[in-house]
Amino acid sequence: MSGTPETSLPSTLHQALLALLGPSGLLTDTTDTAAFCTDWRALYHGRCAAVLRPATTEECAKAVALCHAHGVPMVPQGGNTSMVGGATPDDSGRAVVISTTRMNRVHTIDHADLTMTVDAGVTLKAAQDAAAAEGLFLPLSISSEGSADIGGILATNAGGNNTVRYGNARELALGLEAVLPDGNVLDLMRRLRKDNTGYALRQLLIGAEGTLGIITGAVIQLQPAPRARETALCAVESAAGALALFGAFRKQDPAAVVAFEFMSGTSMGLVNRFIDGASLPLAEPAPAYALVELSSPRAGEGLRSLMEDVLGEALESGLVTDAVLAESETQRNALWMLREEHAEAQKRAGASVKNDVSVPLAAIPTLITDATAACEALIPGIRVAPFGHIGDGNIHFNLVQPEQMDAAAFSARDHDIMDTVAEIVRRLGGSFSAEHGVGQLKTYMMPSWRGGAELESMRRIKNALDPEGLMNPGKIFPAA
Ligand code: FAD
Ligand code: 2HG
Ligand code: ZN
Repeated sequence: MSGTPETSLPSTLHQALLALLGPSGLLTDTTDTAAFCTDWRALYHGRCAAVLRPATTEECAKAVALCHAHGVPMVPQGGNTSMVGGATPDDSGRAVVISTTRMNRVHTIDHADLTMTVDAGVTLKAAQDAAAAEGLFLPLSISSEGSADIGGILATNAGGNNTVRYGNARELALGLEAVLPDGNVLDLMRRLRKDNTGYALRQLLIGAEGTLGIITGAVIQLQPAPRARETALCAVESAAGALALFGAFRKQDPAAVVAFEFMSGTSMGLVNRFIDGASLPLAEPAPAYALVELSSPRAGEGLRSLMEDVLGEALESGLVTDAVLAESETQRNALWMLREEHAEAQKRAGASVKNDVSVPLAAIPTLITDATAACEALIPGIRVAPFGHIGDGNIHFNLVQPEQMDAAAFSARDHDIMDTVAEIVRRLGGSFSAEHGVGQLKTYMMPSWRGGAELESMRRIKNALDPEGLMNPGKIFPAA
């Protein structure tokens, strides 16, 4: 990077933004803006005229109004951990990135309502920690939580490891504040569980991937902190085995199951190979694994006996071939590390193609068998490395390049691979994007998956709120 200023902002806009945000709130030098123009996977390399870093909703609203008046496209960005290029600007250099990282205050935690009122730029981890410090629990957990923030989480309707018990981000947001594309502030920060007063506008903004406005604050529902927890890693023969084990736990006590994750042997092998400190605490590697966590807000709930009873039966019947129970918080963290490092391990293993798909639970074994066969036929030597939130029907059906193949040549086959998997997902009644969103990676799939009245209704909503198409252009909607 040269360090040369690369601003294509009109000078009147530049001056107005500088006066509004100050030098630390307006970045125009490419050495400062570069990190905001590339995604976590380094698949996309955009450019921007500037990065705006408002510290308050008021600053954000004024900055958006100024950009709107000058016809400048805006790309909202939180922790920049999108898996689908959602927060990366295009390469025209015309857009500004609007980063929420300076809007990072936890305002209140309400013990009566069990809610937390936060700015959008509070990271998920900081929000979890603030809740824990008050003896409460924010029940959303994703591996990127140290960087991903509340605005990004809501804009993508993130899922993650606790969805099976507590739902997606959408289910946790009682209130929302957002700056609309023209700079108007939409104040929906009500913390009411019952409020049937017309359209639930907050739900429109949630999952809109920054195409309808910038989320600036939220009221998030909390839970009492768990006082008992049991975590186990189980070796199973297949996804069907993992699913049967999930059914066995659910039958005993559905409310106790807070996470139920699946990992293929191939994917776990990559974690053991590429992640320092990773080690499988079982006698030998297995074809597949399930990570189960039970929890309760009551101590002495009998969770250990529930875990032991279900696993005992499963070991006896051969459903589970080996298992380890965490005996301490350190061991629990070590088990979770084996799951949470899958994305990082696959990144280090070379080029990969991701399919964040969901199907009805009963269809998961067929998805894995059929998609494995189809991908292996498409590219011999391809490494099929699925894992994910099997309790939600959400599998990350990821494919890693063959050991000896050129990374660029493999990446050039991304649509072939995604289409091959998607065809099977469609046949099984699933979705091509379960929790990561559409971003720019999957816009091309929208017409064939969400075409007709569904996509047209989305376009009309977009046009009503953003007639100039300035808010996060190129995302969700395929080019006209
Ligand atoms: P960004 O990446 O900055 O933005 C994501 C999208 O939201 C973009 O379209 C952006 O324009 C928009 N946006 C961001 N902030 C705002 C705002 N304030 N207002 C309006 N729009 C906004 N996702 C899951 O669902 N489950 C997982 O388990 C999971 N695990 C992950 C693990 C790793 C290692 C990584 C790298 C990613 C993972 N993700 C997961 C994907 C990603 O972390 C989530 O999509 C997360 O919600 C994005 O948050 P962010 O703050 O980084 O948003
Ligand atoms: C996870 O569940 C994330 O770990 C990342 O959603 C998935 O790397 C992926 O494809
Ligand atoms: Zn996931």
